[in-house]
Amino acid sequence: MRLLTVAAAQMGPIAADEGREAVVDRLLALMDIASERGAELVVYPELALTTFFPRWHMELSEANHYYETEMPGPATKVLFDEAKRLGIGFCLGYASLTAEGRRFNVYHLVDKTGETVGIFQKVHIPGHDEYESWREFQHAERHYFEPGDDFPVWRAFDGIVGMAICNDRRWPETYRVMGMQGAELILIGYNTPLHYDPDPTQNALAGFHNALVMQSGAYQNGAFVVGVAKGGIEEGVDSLAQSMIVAPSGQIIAQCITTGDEVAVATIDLDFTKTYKHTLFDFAKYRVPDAYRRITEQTGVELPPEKI
Ligand code: ING
Repeated sequence: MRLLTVAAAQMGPIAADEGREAVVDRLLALMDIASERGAELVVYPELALTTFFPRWHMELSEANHYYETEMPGPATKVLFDEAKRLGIGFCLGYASLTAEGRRFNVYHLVDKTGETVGIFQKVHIPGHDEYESWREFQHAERHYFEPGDDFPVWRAFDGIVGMAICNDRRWPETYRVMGMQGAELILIGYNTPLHYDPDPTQNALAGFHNALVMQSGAYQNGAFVVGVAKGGIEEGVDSLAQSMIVAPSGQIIAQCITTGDEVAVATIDLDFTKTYKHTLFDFAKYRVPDAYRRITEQTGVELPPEKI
């Protein structure tokens, strides 16, 4: 058995004028609750340090204060220090502005020793680039972020861990590319408005689609999935909460029940992933060899099951 206690650290709204220090205090409070409940890994939402600023369209120069130019930075060092003191790993979503001036929506994984395991750059950047007047509110992520181009996995927390951000979770490739690399635990943060201007008929299905994609992704790749929201009514926009921890069976084993700051915890056995990876979803045995070989050539990762 490879037991790991994971916490989904859901956040409620972050106001546009809420300072980093105030937000980090909330992250610390969630980490302390998670720690008291035995958590070894705390998963925060997408863009967990600021309001979801792509709901407005502004000049990039006016948006710079929403980005982090270093991590940890002056306001977040205390979070890294507390995590290290507690011996807890965490995954933090934020907007990154690199020294070269490139802008990414990232997920930053830190292990129990306080070392950075990896930084994932959101691949599927939804919404639009230019201001679109017909919308009730903007979703201008394509104005603010460049796309990443890979779904890497890392050996961490005694397993194989991958990350994805928000819209990524809706696309089957996200889970499959990580699944082909043996991912056993996939961490996902999201900010999902409950109103979708391009097709409002989807509004009533927001919770269903959220669960559908993460339960399917988990089951079809024999992996645990942790999906963590920043929910509630943030600057007038109501966003989906319902953070959850999903088993490789597709079953939801923990879920948040409010739309605010809330911790949901589960102790998972990473060996349980083999129950699906080595039976029903034994890629090497059941997939058409040529297709399987082509995909492993594409990902460059050969995966006979015994290697997982
Ligand atoms: N948000 C949304 C998401 O994929 C969206 C975009 C909103 C899609 C509403 C569909 C409906 O969950 C982000 N940040 O990707």
